[in-house]
Amino acid sequence: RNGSGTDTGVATKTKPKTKKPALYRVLMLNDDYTPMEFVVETLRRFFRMSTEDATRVMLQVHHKGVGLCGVFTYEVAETKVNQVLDFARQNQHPLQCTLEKA
Ligand code: TYC
Repeated sequence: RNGSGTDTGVATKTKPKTKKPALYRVLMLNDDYTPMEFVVETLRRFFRMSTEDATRVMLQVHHKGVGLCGVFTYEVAETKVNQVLDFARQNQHPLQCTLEKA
């Protein structure tokens, strides 16, 4: 490889780069104070849900404690969580949202 027969290089393989990115679930958590309509608005705004889907997810969270907002790559999931937390803080609601590996 270097033209003088002294190659001590480590062989490297180039494997076809078809690896899919790791995916993360964004979860909405229940609390006793955030108004239902604020949760619906949050799901509509940051997860592009219809009012019908947002209401279904909100009620699932309200009754079971947690609900799925969507599944995204890490960077997108982290951005969504931060958008939700900022929006909740701006409106003085304790709404919490988190991510977990899918
Ligand atoms: N439990 C809240 C209430 O009774 C409603 C609520 C739903 C809050 C979903 C958070 O993620 C949540 N006002």
